[in-house]
Amino acid sequence: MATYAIGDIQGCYDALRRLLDHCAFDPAQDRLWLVGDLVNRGPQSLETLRFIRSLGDAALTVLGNHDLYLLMIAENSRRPRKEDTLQPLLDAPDADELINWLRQQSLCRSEGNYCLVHAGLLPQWTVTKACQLAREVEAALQDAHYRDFIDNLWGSEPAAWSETLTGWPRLRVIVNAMTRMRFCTPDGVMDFTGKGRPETAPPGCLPWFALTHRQSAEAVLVTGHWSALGLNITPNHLALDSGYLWGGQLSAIRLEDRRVFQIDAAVAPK
Ligand SMILES: [Mn+2]
Repeated sequence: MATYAIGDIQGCYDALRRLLDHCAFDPAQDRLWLVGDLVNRGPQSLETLRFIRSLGDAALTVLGNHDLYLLMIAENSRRPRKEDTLQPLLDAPDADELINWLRQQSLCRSEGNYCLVHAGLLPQWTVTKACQLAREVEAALQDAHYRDFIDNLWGSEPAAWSETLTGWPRLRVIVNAMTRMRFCTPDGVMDFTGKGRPETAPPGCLPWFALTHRQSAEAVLVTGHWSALGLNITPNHLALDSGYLWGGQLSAIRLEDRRVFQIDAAVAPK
């Protein structure tokens, strides 16, 4: 049995299947850890969701910003943008089932010394704390009034965590840290203006994972979301978005021995 953590798929279904063949993934024995952003921008979001859902317990996924965006579009809470590729999924006969399945997924999961989250964790959060906060968001996603949550999800404020936050602002900070953050100040004030390499950090900011005092530093965080960072493997952080969508690679890492498997977009472009 092996566990393969895989970077942002973003609807690149054919690449995912080639990568799983390359790994010799066996759904009867092995498990997938998916860092989220399963959908959008790539050509086959529908096929990707159907396949991952069909894997049942063999696949564990956490939600990324594009996955939450799909929920907003499906609820008509946001208007699609021209670069979105979600329409075939929305038009599919099983769209409701797939979207309901997506709503049941986690925002942050931990197992052993590993923690799976799409973007990152704020410096004040231990992994245990982050998982508790993620459960608050998951409860809102699965609530009968979930449309209210979806309608209040958009926006980058407040930019920092406080224990005193309540209601939608509290949930928005949790979602933004876990699904959108790249840079923040040493105090954990998030800045969403930068998407580039770590050395292009906005003034006063660092990559969230570079804060050596962060409370989650003892765990191994498994993340995606940052294609400009690329595959970045360190003892306590496995960053797996290597930008297949932008001509890079789709990457997997086998957690047991840290062997990396990659599919190159340039070899077989979709
Ligand atoms: Mn993302």
